[in-house]
Amino acid sequence: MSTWGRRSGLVFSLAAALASVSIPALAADSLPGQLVQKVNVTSVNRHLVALQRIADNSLGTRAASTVGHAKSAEYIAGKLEAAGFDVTRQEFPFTYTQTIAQKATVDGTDVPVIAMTYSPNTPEGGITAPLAVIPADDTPGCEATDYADVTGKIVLVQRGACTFAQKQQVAAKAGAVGALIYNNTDGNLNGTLGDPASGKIPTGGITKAAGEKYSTSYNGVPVTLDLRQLQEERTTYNVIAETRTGRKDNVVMAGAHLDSVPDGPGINDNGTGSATLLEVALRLGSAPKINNAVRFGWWSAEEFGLIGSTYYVDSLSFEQQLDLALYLNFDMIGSPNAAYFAYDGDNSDSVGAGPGPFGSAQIEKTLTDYLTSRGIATEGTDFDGRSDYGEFISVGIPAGGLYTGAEKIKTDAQVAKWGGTAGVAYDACYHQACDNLGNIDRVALDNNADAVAFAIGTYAVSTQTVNGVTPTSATAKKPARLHTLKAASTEAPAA
Ligand code: DTR
Ligand code: ZN
Ligand code: ZN
Repeated sequence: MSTWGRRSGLVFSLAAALASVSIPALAADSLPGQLVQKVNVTSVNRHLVALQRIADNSLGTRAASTVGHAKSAEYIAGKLEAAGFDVTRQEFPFTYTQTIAQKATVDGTDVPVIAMTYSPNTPEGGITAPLAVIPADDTPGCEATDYADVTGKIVLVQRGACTFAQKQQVAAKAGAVGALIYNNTDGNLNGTLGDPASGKIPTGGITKAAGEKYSTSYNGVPVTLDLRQLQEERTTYNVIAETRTGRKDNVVMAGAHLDSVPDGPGINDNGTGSATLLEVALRLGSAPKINNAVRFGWWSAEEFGLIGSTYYVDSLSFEQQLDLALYLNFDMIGSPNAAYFAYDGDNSDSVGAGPGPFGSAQIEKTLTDYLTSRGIATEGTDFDGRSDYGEFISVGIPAGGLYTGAEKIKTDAQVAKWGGTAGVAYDACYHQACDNLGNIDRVALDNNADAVAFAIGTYAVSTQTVNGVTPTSATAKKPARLHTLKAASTEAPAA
């Protein structure tokens, strides 16, 4: 057979294959379908560029209470106001912290350590004390009996079973003067003690590898721990915007934290969620023909312990909370080594926390069905309390959302599903200065932005599956339909 013959054979088989390929698409005449079409990653990326420039002009950060946060908030509020949204700035107090020093040596060797947020300070230059290795039982360092002879010592405790705050509190009561908590999974341990009052002794996080190494034969060796943070009472604000149309007693709420950590510009965490919600709001418009009002929240001080979203939920009366049909959360949706996680509303993974309030399982299904229809497999992520849905579910509001991963390591099986690099964190720049415009998977961001648009559009039409509320006939809109077209979609196929 000639070369030409082989080539034309290949062309023919490709054409035949293409003709039979089915690409799922959304009914273009539905509100969710229209919103998905209108939200594109180029516009989302433009907002990310804006947030990067704001950080660059603001000492490299957009942390709560800094000028970088205020400029970010005004960028978002200004665009929403110009589009006719009702915009509220909700101010609240919080304790700002920023790391000044984080250094540990064990038996003279430097060990990378991350000061836990709200850890008490050591004196300048640190404290030196013998290491006390605490047994890694089922509840490592959670109970007083775990700490036999720790007076004046720095304890080495495994992560898990109880909070970091509890471990260092029980250790402090037993007489320990410092705590090193080591991870129980790969990746850095960047934790928080929750609030300033909980911090009892200087506490830092180290890796699993380091912790396991020093748990072996290092009991009693000298440890120097230098952990210092600035702590200051400050104020910051949430930005809330709502459509002028749609019923106000069955509101669809979607939120993203806008603040970054002090150490970086936070373009993936959480420029991605913030920029996506802004673009969805602008494309939806302030007065769309919808059944349920849509309210957007850009939270501040998430990085200091979910403070803005908690303040917001707690500022609502019981009746005002009842007016919220559901809450959608988007925190890190364009990680550079992305996974496709949806919050495990039905607890089908049976890990960690239980299911969310009724309706959370249905929200998970809406998001995962959409991504599946685009050929993208998803996994669950536990409602472990690490993002702004926390206070919503704790008062009974059904919630869901998407997440592409932070410091944990991508597995071989996940690479087989989604591509990327096994053995590397989903976001190797998590909470660092390198979380910049180079730290984004724009295909993942594009796919997730469409899923966000789809979910918001779907629930603006009807929340019936979540809470039984049906559209009134006067305002009834076509529900979303996922159907299959022959290779004619304008949507990019899944990566
Ligand atoms: N709260 C995020 C990181 C994070 C960790 N686990 C999850 C799960 C779901 C959403 C977000 C996260 C941060 O802002 O650091
Ligand atoms: Zn973060
Ligand atoms: Zn975040």
